[in-house]
Amino acid sequence: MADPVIKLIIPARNEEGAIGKVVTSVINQVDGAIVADNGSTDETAKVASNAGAKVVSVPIPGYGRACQAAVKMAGHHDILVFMDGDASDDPADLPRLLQPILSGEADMVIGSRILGDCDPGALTVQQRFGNTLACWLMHLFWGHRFTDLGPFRAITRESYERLNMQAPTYGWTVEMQVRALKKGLSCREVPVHYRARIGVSKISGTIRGVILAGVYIIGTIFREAALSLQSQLRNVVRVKGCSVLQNGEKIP
Ligand SMILES: Nc1nc2c(ncn2[C@@H]2O[C@H](COP(=O)(O)OP(=O)(O)OP(=O)(O)O)[C@@H](O)[C@H]2O)c(=O)[nH]1
Ligand SMILES: [Mg+2]
Repeated sequence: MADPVIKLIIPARNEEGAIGKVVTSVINQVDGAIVADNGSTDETAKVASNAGAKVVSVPIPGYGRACQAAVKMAGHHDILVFMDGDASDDPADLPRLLQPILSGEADMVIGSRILGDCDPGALTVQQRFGNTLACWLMHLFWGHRFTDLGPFRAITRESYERLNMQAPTYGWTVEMQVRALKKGLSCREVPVHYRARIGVSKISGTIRGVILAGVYIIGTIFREAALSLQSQLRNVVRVKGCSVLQNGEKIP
C-alpha cells in the first residue's frame, strides 16, 4: 500500500493523566488521532485536544461504542489503528504493527502482548486467563490461533467496513477478531510491549471489571458461533433445495 492515510482511534474514559502523553507520543506517526471521550468526568477531552487530537464526545460508556463513534469521525483513511488511552500500549511498536498491512501481507494485525514483553503487573493473571480461554475458543470454532485480544491493532478501512462491528462494550476486540476470521481476512499478530497503565485500573484490576469483561467477551464468542451455525444450517437447507419458511417468507 503506497502512502496510506492512517488514522488513530483512542477510546478514553477518565484518562486525563495519560491521554496527553499518549497523543503526543504517537501523533507524528499518523495522519490524525481521534480520541473518543467516553463520558469522562475529568479533563480528558481538554488534555487530548491540547495535545493535538480531534475529540469526539461519546456520553454513554462502552469501549465498543467509543471506538465506533471515533471511526465515524475519522474522515478519509486507508488504515485504522486502535490504541488504549492509558499509556499501556507502546507507540514504538506502531511501525511493526503496520508493516504486514503496508506490505500487503495482512488485512488486520493484532499486537500480541503474549508474544511480546509485559512490564511487571501490566497484564494481570485474570487477563491472561481470559485471553487464553477466548483464543482457545476462537481456535476451536474457527481454526485460527490468536494468542491475545490486544487493544493495539491495525486494520485496513475496507476490511473494517466488511466486519459491520456491533459490540457496544468489552466484546469489541474479540468481535473484530472473530468476524475477521469469518470473513476470511488475512490476520497476523506481531509482538508488542505492554506497559503498566498510568492512572487507576478500571477493568483488569477490579473484580467487577474482570467479571463483566469476561462475560461480554465469552458471550460475544458464543453469539458469533451461534450466528455461524445458523447461517451454515441455512446453507444446508438451500443446497438440499428445500423450501422452508423463515420469518413468514419462503426461502426458495
Ligand atoms: N473502563 C472503561 N474504559 C473505557 C470505556 N470507554 C473507553 N474506555 C477506554 O478504553 C481503554 C481500555 O480500558 P482500560 O480501563 O484500560 O481497560 P483494561 O486495560 O482492560 O484495564 P485497566 O487498564 O486495568 O483499567 C482505556 O483507554 C479507557 O479509558 C468505558 O466505558 N469503560
Ligand atoms: Mg488498560
